[in-house]
Order: sequence, then C-alpha cells, then structure tokens
Amino acid sequence: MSATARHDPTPTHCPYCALQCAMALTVPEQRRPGQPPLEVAPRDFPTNGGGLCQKGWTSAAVLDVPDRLTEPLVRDAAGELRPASWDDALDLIASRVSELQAEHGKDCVGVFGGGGLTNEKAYTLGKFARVALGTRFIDYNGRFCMSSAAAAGNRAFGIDRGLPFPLTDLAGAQAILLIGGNPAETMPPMVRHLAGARRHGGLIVVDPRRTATAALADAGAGMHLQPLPGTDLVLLLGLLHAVFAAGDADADYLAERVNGVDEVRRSVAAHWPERVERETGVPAAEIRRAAAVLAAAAPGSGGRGAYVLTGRGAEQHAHGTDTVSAAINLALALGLPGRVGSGYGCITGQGNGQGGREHGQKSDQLPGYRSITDSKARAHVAAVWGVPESSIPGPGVPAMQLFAKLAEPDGLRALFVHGSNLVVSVPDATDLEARLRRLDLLVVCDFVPSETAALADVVLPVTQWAEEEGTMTSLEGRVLRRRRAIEPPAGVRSELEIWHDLAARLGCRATFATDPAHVLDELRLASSGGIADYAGISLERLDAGEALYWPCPSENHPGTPRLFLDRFGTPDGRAVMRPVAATPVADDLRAEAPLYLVTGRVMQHYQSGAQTRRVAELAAASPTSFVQINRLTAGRLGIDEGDPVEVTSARGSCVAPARLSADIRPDVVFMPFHYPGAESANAVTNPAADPISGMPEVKVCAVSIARRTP
Ligand SMILES: Nc1nc2c(c(=O)[nH]1)N[C@H]1C(S)=C(S)[C@@H](COP(=O)(O)OP(=O)(O)OC[C@H]3O[C@@H](n4cnc5c(=O)[nH]c(N)nc54)[C@H](O)[C@@H]3O)O[C@H]1N2
Ligand SMILES: Nc1nc2c(c(=O)[nH]1)N[C@H]1C(S)=C(S)[C@@H](COP(=O)(O)OP(=O)(O)OC[C@H]3O[C@@H](n4cnc5c(=O)[nH]c(N)nc54)[C@H](O)[C@@H]3O)O[C@H]1N2
Ligand code: SF4
Ligand SMILES: [Mo]
Repeated sequence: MSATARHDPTPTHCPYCALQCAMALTVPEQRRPGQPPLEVAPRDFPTNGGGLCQKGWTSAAVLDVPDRLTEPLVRDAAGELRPASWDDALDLIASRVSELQAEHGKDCVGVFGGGGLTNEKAYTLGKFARVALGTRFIDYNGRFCMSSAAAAGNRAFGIDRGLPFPLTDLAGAQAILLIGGNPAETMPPMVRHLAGARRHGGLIVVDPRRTATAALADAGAGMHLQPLPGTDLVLLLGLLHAVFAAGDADADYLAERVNGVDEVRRSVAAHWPERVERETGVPAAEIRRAAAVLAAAAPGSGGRGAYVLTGRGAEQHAHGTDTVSAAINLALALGLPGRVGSGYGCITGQGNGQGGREHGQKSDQLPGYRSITDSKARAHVAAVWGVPESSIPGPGVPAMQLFAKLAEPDGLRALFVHGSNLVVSVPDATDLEARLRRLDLLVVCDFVPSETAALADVVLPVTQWAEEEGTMTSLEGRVLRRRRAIEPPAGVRSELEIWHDLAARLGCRATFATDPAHVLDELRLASSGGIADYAGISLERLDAGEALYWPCPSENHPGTPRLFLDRFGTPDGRAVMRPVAATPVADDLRAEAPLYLVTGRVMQHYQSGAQTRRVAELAAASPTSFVQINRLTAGRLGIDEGDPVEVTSARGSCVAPARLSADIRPDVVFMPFHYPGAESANAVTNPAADPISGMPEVKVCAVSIARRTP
C-alpha cells in the first residue's frame, strides 16, 4: 500500500541525531506555498518525552529544497557536471572501476560511509565494498565521531554500546559527570534526563566554555569545571586520585568485578589535585569537591546512583582513547558500570551512529560487530553472503590513513562517498579537497549538492529519511523503525538499488537485496552470534511496539536494555582498568600560535550543514559562522563585536565574525564547524590522529587570531 494514499500520520524518527526523537509525519490536506510536503509533529517517546529541537521541527523542509538532486550528474569533458540517465551514469562508474582495478588492483578503490545510513544501508555498503568491489579500503565518518569511546569501551568492557543502559535511567541519578558534551545544544530534549542530578546538586559539566549545558549546573544544581582544552585526562587522573585518597573507591565491587586496579591506583598516586590544578586550571578544591559529590552518589556508599558520560569534547583528541579510559577508570573505581541506576556511557552523535558502527562500514569489521581478522567470523559472514571466505579482503585502514592514500602513487584512484560531506567535516580540509580533485573517479551519493558532491565525477541522487524504510539504532542501542511517509521525487533511487545495479554491472554474482525488509533479514543472519546480535529483531516485533535493545539473539529473547549487570563482555567477565598517561595537545601552543581553537556545534546546524544550511528558518537563525572570543583577549587584540577575525594555524586559515563573550577561557577561541569555504574551521584543524582509534584531533589546535582589515 502506498503510504501517500493514507492521511494517518506515519510514526517515525528524526533524520538527524542519535537521540532519534520520535515524530509523526502527515501529508497536509492542502499545501500552502512554501510549506514542506510533510507536517512534523513530535510523538511521545522515552528519549525525547514529546520534545523536538528546532532541527527536528523543520526537518521536512529538506525534502523539497530548491536544489534537491533528482537526476544523476556526470562531469563532462569541459569539467562541468551535467544531467545524465541512470544507465549512463551507472555504466560509466562500472566501466571506470573495472578499468582502474584491472590496472591498479582491487584495492585502488575506496569507500566512505556514514553514521546517518540506516542499518540496512550500512550493512549493504560493507558488503558492496568487500564483495562487489573486492576492496579492503572502507571506513566511515563514525571514525570522527565516537571511535575513541568505542576503542576504550571495547578494551575495558569487551563490548562497545554507547549507552549500555536506557537513557531514562539517568533521571534517577544523584550525580552525573558530563565531560565534553553540550546536549543543551546538541540534543536539547535530552536535558530533561539531567533534572534529577540537578535537583541533587550533582550535575558536573566539564567544558572550556560556559555552554548552555554548563549553565544548567548553576545555582546549586552542580558544578562547571573549565579546564584548559586537551587536559581532560589529567583532570580525570586528579579526580581518581581524590577518590582513592578519600577512601571512596568501592573496594567490594573492585575485588569482585574489576582487573588492574592496583596498577591504576599506583599510576594516579602523584596526581594530587594541586598538581592537576597547575596543568588544567581547575582549582584543587573543586576537584576534591567534584570527586566527593560523585562518591556520595555512588551506590557502594548508599547514594542514589551516579553516571560518568563523555561527549566529543573529551574524545576528539589524538589521545582521546586514553582520555575515555581514564573516565572509565573513574567510573569503575566508584563501582558504577554494570549496576542498575549507575554507569559509564558515551553519548553517540549521529542518527545511526550506533548501528552504523556495528554492521561492517568500519575498516576492520564485519556485521554484528565481528572482527574481519577472526576466521570464524569471516566463515560465518561468507556463508551468509554466499562467497568463499578467502574472497573477503582483510582489514583496511581508518579514515585519516585512507585519505592520506587518496591520489598517491600506489594509493587509491577512486572513492565512493555515501553519507558524508567530507570537504567540510574533515580536519585539514584543504589538503583533502586537493586529493579528491586529483582522483580518477569520485562518486558521491547524496540528496543535496553538498560541497563534496560538487567535486565529484558522478553524483547520484538518493532517497532521504521520510522516503524510505529501514531501521536505526539509537544512542542507547535500541533498534527503531524508520518509515516511509511520502514517495521520493521522480528520478531519485535508493542506495540499495544503486548497489544492486552496480554489483550486477561489475559482474558480481552475490545477491544484493533492494527491499530493506529483506536486507534486515540477511543482516539478522549475518549478525547472529556476533557481539551486536540482531537475530531476534524483526519488523513485526518493532511494529508491535517492543523496545528491542541489542543483543537480541532470538525471536523469543526480550533484548538487552542493560548490559553488564552480571558480567562484562571480556573473556573472564571482569572489567579492565588500565593505567593511562597524559600527553600534550598534538599541535600545542607556541609564540606564533598562542591560543587554542576548539570546535563544536550550535543548535541550528547539523554537522557539515549540508542539510540544515538549506532550511530557511535555521539559516536565518544561524546564518554565518563565528569566532567566540573572551572579551579580555578581544580587547587586547583590538577586536570588536562582529569584526571579521582571521584564525590561522599551521594548516591554514578561515575568517568569521567575532562574538565576544565572558563564557570562554581567555586562552581559548571557539568555532562551529558547520560552514564551508572561507568560514571553514576545518581548514585550520589538525589531522593528527589517535594511534588506537584513528580519531583526529578536531577539538583542539594552536592558532593565532587577528582582526582582518579589508
Ligand atoms: N545541533 C547539533 N546537534 C548535533 C550535531 C550537530 O552537528 N548539531 N551532531 C550530532 C553528532 S554527530 C554528535 S557527535 C554530537 C556531538 O555532541 P557534543 O559532544 O555535545 O558536541 P560538540 O559541540 O562537538 O562538543 C561538546 C563540547 O566540547 C567542548 N570541548 C572542546 N574541546 C574540549 C576539551 O578539550 N575538553 C572538554 N571537556 N570539552 C571540550 C566544546 O566547547 C563543546 O561545548 O551531536 C549530535 N547532535
Ligand atoms: N572541526 C570539527 N570537525 C568535525 C567535528 C567537530 O566536532 N569539529 N565532528 C565530527 C563528527 S562527530 C562527525 S559525525 C562528522 C560528520 O560530518 P559529515 O560526515 O560531513 O556528516 P554530515 O554533514 O551529516 O554529512 C552527511 C551528508 O550525507 C548526506 N546524507 C544524509 N543521509 C544520507 C543517506 O542516507 N545517504 C546518502 N548517500 N547521503 C546522505 C547529507 O545530505 C550530507 O551531505 O564531522 C566531524 N568533523
Ligand atoms: S534532538 Fe536530535 S533527534 Fe531530536 S529533534 Fe533535535 S536533531 Fe532530531
Ligand atoms: Mo558525530
């Protein structure tokens, strides 16, 4: 039945972030000029409690933006992108790929995916890369998102599920330590879950800026710790030192459930709060007070429960994995993980940032969070795919290493991009753009002409959220149904169809299903027995309203809202504490670059802004980038409100109007990364990456700033 024939609202979830706020979409009876093709209304749901942010409310506007892509584009001999038929575009891609691979080998083609893709698309993209293209080079933008938290979670708990508990559990907590997250702007409806901790005076926000979230900790509701950027790890060592020194570690829990405690205790012995104050700028008394607030809330001391949460501010660093390990060490010392009402969690960011990291877009991974180097895992997936195990390539490399191979001799000659606007969102974007331009073939699938699509040799127009079916896995590991409410515009195809057609043209005999329901059935088989086991998650159960959290190994399994209650996912079931040491910011302050640039988000824009910059209401509310500067610093440099400010690092520079503020440290300036061109913060940021997770250091680099004279 065509959904457009119905006037009943279609229940679905927001296209943007991992909170996946529930909404209902209705085709308007009569469409007014300028009105989007669907009306959006919030739906009551545990994570959003009937709330939506401004991006959610306006999300339907992207469905028919004036420059919506509705036909394939192919670059002609004169270098212009021109409309082409689907057959011509797909034939061209297949023949160029075949020629390049014949000359340079299978691995000369790379694939870059996204955490916005449905589970079905993420799964099929991984299969397309390994089976149809036969390349080992696939990775995705989740590498820039939560990969440090994933790596640290895996090594401590043996399983990485961003929140190993339902988000609503936060409401009962007496204290929450939130390090480097600004949900008041990035997930506004989530703020309601912080109310319990605020009421107990237990919300502790760590951010070099006094953000809207930090302000929630005012007036007895909690504390705002404002460290020097890049020093979270030192601060965490100080907090851990204070917990041990006060005798507040949960000795029974540690003895029963955790390995490695003594080594970690020794490793923090020298991090007394006065020393940590010198390195971070956070007063020693505040460090001791924060540790005491958390300890009093911990279940071992009779408190109501406590959580340690990390956001991108703690994670997007060249040593982000170690920082998250320090946060997990603190949570373990307090006896939080694996207990109802307490825990550690990473606040996953993208709509399907969780599911997108489970089904094979990651360079070293097969579906079900299986390792591509594990022979049993390979054999299982090969059987589902109907291919010989030996034909599945080995591991590729994380995104930043993949980009470094683009257009290099013996490197990658071609790249497929599905769900990322790289040239705006990747650090040292100017270098990346030059590499993309030098490729023999760049294929970009998108529904808007993003800045990256503008560089492509072939652009393929695809469906968007309200035009497609599929599943998404939210930040709490709960699988949700994305439903089609409207027909896609003529000329637009789903990526499942594109991969099917390209695989056939490339002579690949494996099956590529085009119906998302069939793909889900295959994904369930492929993930069965893996860490992220979806075997029991059927559309019927989701449609019946069951709240299904993975792992859910069979149709009569209730799913797993809370992981680790009995044991952690490690071989012996015990969590692992590991000593970690602080390292300076990769691109640290020096005479010619005396300030730290930190980057992040504003409420109105999503990521590279490809979608939200096209929504009139959002663009009007947040039309340009800005440089947030402390008033003292601005005064010293003769910069007034609104002056154009040039921000320069060793990579390059960008320009945006000054926004003077008392809410940021004088040694720090802040920019959002949502804007392209001359305003692009990523022309300035540092590509140095974490050796364990591959996460680049987008959160901090050394810059100079100056008022730009016309
Ligand atoms: N409006 C909006 N919402 C979004 C998104 C969006 O683009 N726009 N994207 C979604 C996605 S994919 C993600 S990953 C999440 C991100 O969600 P968040 O992690 O909440 O967002 P950010 O603004 O990137 O970073 C949070 C804070 O980190 C601080 N910070 C910078 N450097 C440091 C540091 O060294 N230490 C500490 N402690 N803090 C630091 C910044 O000042 C910033 O306030 O948001 C999701 N929601
Ligand atoms: N300086 C700095 N840089 C950052 C960050 C930061 O905090 N600071 N944060 C990083 C983080 S956490 C993230 S997640 C990245 C995100 O950055 P990007 O990877 O650029 O993410 P988006 O802007 O969401 O790009 C998604 C693109 O795909 C399109 N799209 C959406 N859905 C689909 C789909 O289903 N199929 C296809 N084919 N296309 C689709 C959209 O129109 C858009 O053009 O940015 C990272 N870059
Ligand atoms: S918080 Fe996230 S999921 Fe909710 S409406 Fe806003 S963008 Fe959409
Ligand atoms: Mo992200």
